[in-house]
Amino acid sequence: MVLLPFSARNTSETNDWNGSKLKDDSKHYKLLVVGGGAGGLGAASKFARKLPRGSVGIIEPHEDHYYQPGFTLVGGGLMTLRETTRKQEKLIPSGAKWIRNEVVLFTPTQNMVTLDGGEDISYDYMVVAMGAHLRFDKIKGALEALETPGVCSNYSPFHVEKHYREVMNFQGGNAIYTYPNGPIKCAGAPQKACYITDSILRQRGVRENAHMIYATSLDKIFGVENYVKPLEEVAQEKDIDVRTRRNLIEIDTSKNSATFQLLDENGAATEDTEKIEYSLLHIGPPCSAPKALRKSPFADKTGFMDVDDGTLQSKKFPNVFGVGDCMNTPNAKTAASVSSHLKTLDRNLTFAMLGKKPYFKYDGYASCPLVVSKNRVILAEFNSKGPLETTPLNQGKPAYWAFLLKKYFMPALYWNGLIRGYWNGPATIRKFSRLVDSKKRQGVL
Ligand code: FAD
Ligand code: UQ1
Repeated sequence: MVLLPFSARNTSETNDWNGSKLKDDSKHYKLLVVGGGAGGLGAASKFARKLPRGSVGIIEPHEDHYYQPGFTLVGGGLMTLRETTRKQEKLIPSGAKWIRNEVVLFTPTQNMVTLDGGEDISYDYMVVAMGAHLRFDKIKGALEALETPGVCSNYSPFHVEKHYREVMNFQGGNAIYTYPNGPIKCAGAPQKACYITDSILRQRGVRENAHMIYATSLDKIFGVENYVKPLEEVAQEKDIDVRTRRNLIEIDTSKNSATFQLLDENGAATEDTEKIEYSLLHIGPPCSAPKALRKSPFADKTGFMDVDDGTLQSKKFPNVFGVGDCMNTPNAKTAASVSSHLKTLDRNLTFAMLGKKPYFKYDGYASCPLVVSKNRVILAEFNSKGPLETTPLNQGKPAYWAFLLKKYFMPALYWNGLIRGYWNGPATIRKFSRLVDSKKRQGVL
């Protein structure tokens, strides 16, 4: 389907959304996508195919695009950073325009954004896909500590290879993996790093010199009940000391010391702290909405984009939709969730462009392939109500097939499906596999 332009692109013309007058020198797009990550590229690809050439603009400041789900494997020496990196210019869909800059100000009452440098861009419709920002700065001393021996994080492309080097050079002492008090993308990634490290240290024959600690702000090992027991078993089997209700607040590199604030049963901070000396410290960083979004009229009080958690439409500005980690939807922040966001966006933004009310609802799907060793994965798939698994197999059990999916299939699905706007999540496969399963149980198959 090719959608007709919503308004003429003559910038001196009145924009029909709120009757505001566009500035003569502003550039205008029918659809402006802010962010060229997983969600932004997926959204731009879908609509660049539907709209006339030149109607879609993508604002993205970075030249390199990372396949972030691969960082866990890079930090474990199972993939190279290079394999996770592509040039953004090669990924921008044909027919769309890459605006290599960042948004510093949103003025949705005028359907306008301002770029770093002061240039204004206006739009008829906008998709906000700015992701979540890593906030190492919220942990005292963390930014400096990341530049010192022993401290690293798979979350940052600049410190992920360091993690692997540290693990390969580790001789003994405490190896601590932390999980923050608040939002984080891919909530399973800190413990995945811990499990792969355990495997490597065993292979290197130095595991008995290590005391491995997984220190989490949560009151359990993982937020989704179904996977708690299997993960507790993994941690127990690997002799990992799981410490709950601990929030990393300070790193003192002069003493190789990490300070944790103890949290009470409601997750609130107490006066009590615990200091642990580290030989290796992997930081799971707190994440926030990017600054321009936090201070915009789109944000809720947490700073994330306030959208209807079904339709993904901005609660205040109906010509604006969200996709991905920057939203305040209750799902876990994962690329897998983005696939289902895009399915919803495809329909609802099209409805909006055709003057209809969006009604298609996001199902809350998220997935976290929990890598528990160098060749086993627990393929957690869920929404806020519980598991939402694709296969009829026991996905709570560490499996080699799930590892193969994570290592080989997911990167291909990301590069060729998700960011090109072809992959809408596994809901259809799930329906089919449930049908086959029920027919098998009835003896029909
Ligand atoms: P991103 O892909 O982060 O893209 C956001 C984009 O917005 C960025 O390119 C950024 O430069 C741009 N941007 C930011 N601010 C501005 C601005 N002011 N103006 C313009 N552009 C801006 N997910 C899974 O499904 N499975 C996994 O196994 C998995 N593992 C992970 C492991 C790690 C270590 C990490 C870090 C993430 C992992 N994820 C995983 C999560 C997944 O990578 C994210 O959920 C996904 O990338 C979110 O897509 P997004 O488009 O919302 O954000
Ligand atoms: C997924 O769709 C996705 O995005 C492409 C991921 O990120 C790389 C994932 O890790 C997962 C698990 C999914 C879900 C897909 C299937 C087939 C279960």
